Amino acid sequence: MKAAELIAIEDLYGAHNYKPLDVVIERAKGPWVWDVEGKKYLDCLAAYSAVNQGHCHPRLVKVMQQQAEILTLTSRAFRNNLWPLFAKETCELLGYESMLPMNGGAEAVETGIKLCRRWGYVAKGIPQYEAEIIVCSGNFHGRTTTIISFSDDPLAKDFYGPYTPGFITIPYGDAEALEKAITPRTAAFLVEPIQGEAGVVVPPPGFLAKAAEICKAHNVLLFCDEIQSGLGRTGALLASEHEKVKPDLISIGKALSGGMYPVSAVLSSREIMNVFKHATHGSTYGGNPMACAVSREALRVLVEENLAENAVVQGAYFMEELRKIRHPHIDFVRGKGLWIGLVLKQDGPKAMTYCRALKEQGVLAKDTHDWIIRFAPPLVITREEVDWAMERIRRVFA
Ligand code: IF1
Repeated sequence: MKAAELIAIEDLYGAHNYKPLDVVIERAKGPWVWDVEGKKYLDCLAAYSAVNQGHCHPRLVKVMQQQAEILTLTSRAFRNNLWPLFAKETCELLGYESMLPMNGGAEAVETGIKLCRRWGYVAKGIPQYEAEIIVCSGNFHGRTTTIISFSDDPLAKDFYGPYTPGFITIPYGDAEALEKAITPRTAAFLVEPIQGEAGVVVPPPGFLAKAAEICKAHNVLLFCDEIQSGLGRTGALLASEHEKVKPDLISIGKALSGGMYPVSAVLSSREIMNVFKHATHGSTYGGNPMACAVSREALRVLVEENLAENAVVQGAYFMEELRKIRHPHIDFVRGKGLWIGLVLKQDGPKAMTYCRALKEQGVLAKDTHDWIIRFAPPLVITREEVDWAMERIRRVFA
């Protein structure tokens, strides 16, 4: 079927909660995707960092196919042979003692929130139900009713109340404000080490380290949402590593399965995680053998193909080349690793206009907040492929 026909069907039968670029993708390989008309594009979004390992990585395809024929789902009412190994390997790789598996990212954040609150009551002794969690302005942690309760994006939040109470917002990157916001009822500080949806916002250097210090001093859990920033994107397995911070708990997702399958998790110390007792939390698909098999391989690919290291090298090159472009509508370029935001001045066309033009040239990028174009290709991208993208990006800004 032709693109126009498929778009018309989607518009008729699909809910209109998205307004995607009009490119209908049919197949993909590594950083490349092809539309239904056979046109090739370089994917500079990587499904919001879920395909860090590249599209249809052969090792992941193989494991997925093999596991599908052996065992896919047992539920946690019974044990399976892969969850123990997935838990052990992931904990060892990321430096944690205990892991709780879920599916989508928002579910992992919800799990983390429940863990923090429960820890607040059971371990810290906060009076029931007065626990507070401090969050940041501009946050994006998912779309459940509780998570959007502390969003400040009207598009994500409006018309979904009544909202879940118990969240206090401070400005992102402001350690002083964090310290001021802490009360005896504070259970945790939830933060993205680098904010994604806000437009690849890198906080001032030292912020996360300072926040960790403050949390420790006040017996407040530091909860880093590494769903987008983690697993190689910023040039480290976890973005918190850049500041030598070890959060009390982290949420991971997206690239945990390399784009094959929704898999997410919360990792923490055994002591904290142990506030969950049997039957107090769970999920039908969480920890299923299919997810475990695919994710174990996805993590091995990240490590064995040195994808975090490649993010450092190609990210620095990509950013350097972007910064060379002289154009009246470009304000500045920011980012970390292969997570780059090109910030436009607000007196020219909006980012979406540029994303459409880039698409015509064969580069798929996604705007955020009207004035920011984000570039976040799969971490398997080579220097030649960055050059390929840059040639077209330069053309659009010529
Ligand atoms: C959409 C953004 C990216 C996330 C962090 C949790 C989740 C996300 C830090 C929830 C999800 C997504 C979801 C997607 C758009 C997207 C996004 F622009 F909205 F912010 F990636 F940049 N924590 N991010 O970034 O994970 O439940 O979706 O698996 O349209 O909602 P999920």
